Amino acid sequence: MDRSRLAHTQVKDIQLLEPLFEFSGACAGCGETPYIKLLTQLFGDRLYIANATGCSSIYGGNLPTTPYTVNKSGRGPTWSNSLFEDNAEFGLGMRLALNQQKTYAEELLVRLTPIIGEVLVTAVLTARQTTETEIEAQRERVRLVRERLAAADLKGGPLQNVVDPSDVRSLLAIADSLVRKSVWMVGGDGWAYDIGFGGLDHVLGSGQNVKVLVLDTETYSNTGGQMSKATPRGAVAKFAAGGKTNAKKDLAMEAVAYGSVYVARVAMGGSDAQTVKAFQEAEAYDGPALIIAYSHCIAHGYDLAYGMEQQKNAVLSGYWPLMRYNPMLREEGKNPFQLDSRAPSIPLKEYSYHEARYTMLARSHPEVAKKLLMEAQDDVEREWRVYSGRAAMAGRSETPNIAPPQKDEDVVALGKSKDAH
Ligand SMILES: Cc1ncc(C[n+]2csc(CCOP(=O)(O)OP(=O)(O)O)c2C)c(N)n1
Ligand code: SF4
Repeated sequence: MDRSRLAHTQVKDIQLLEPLFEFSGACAGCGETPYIKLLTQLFGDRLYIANATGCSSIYGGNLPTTPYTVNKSGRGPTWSNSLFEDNAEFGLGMRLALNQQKTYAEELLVRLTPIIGEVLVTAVLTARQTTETEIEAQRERVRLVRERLAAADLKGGPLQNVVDPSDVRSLLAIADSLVRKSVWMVGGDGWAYDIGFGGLDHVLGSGQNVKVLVLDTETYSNTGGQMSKATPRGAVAKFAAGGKTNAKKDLAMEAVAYGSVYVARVAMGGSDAQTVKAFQEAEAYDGPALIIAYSHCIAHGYDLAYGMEQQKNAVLSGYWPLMRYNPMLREEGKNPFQLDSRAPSIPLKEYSYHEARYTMLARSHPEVAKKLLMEAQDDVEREWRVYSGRAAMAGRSETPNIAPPQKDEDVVALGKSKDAH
């Protein structure tokens, strides 16, 4: 199926996009893998993944086998695993290296105009690469560039002494960097909320075009389910045998605080359409983006055949509000904070008490479980008030009503008055 003929925003069309992730060794019904499969369907062989150690790196790189595969052109996602404590930095390195390669390829392209031809050089340098069709057109241009470079006779004729043969070799090696790439840092909550958080925060603050996918299972799943800062209040986990006594950290709102980071909370079982929208918007945003994806896991203690149903309950109870924060909307004068789910319509208990991580406490310490459940219900309501308040703000009301300086002299005068103090 020709990728450029499918609507990449429509869930039904996306089903027809070839996944480049298959036959992983994850637990049956794992809630993480559908997001990775989607990532490969949407961004295909343009995808670069920096994978933090965790379940996703183990089922993603069970070497010498790998569930990542190639398309009919023989190309697949670029994948590498890094440490738990530096994966965001590792992914940022991938981005910076790609940027550098692209800049160098553009330089070479210009130098090799006598071979490639001015029209093609200009077309490559000015190509828009936002849609699949545009990206396909750029691939075709790069293919032509390669063809012309490979066919050039540098040993005699008019090109001798005009171009440097080493430039030709270099451009042949890195020409692919002229096609837009999508760099994603992927990992669990243990990585993103806890151990790799410093690095994650650093890359979110970097302004670079990097994407982060947090597969939030709410525990360190790969090592047997230890508590992380993503573990919810009242859930039993290792190191929280009596139920976690404080609330889950709101990583989304921490990132929203930057104002310049695209942020989304998604749950595929709550809304597949919202999940797809968030992935597409995050990728299209020319800056850092963070997607926090609710991922059910065997550590939650129930039959994962009901995983998507539980995701839906998480959204209906307000435990997992679906939101998107798109800084691009602010530029249009609109409120960047969008709430994609409705006000809680079922009590938290109707969601959480389907899972053994909560019910085991209710059986062993009913009084403690009751208290934690009440507090957790309170957390949900408090969070809903914050989110719905943000979503209800008028676009411009985010901007303080202060007139900007009118003239250059005003700015100079302000500078002077500051110096005087
Ligand atoms: C610094 C460090 N500490 C501990 C480990 C052992 N370890 C490997 S995977 C893992 C759990 C990862 O949890 P999370 O990031 O939540 O990902 P998940 O497995 O849930 O997908 C741990 C603790 C490690 N690799 N590095
Ligand atoms: S432990 Fe959880 S996150 Fe890891 S593979 Fe199994 S279901 Fe998926």
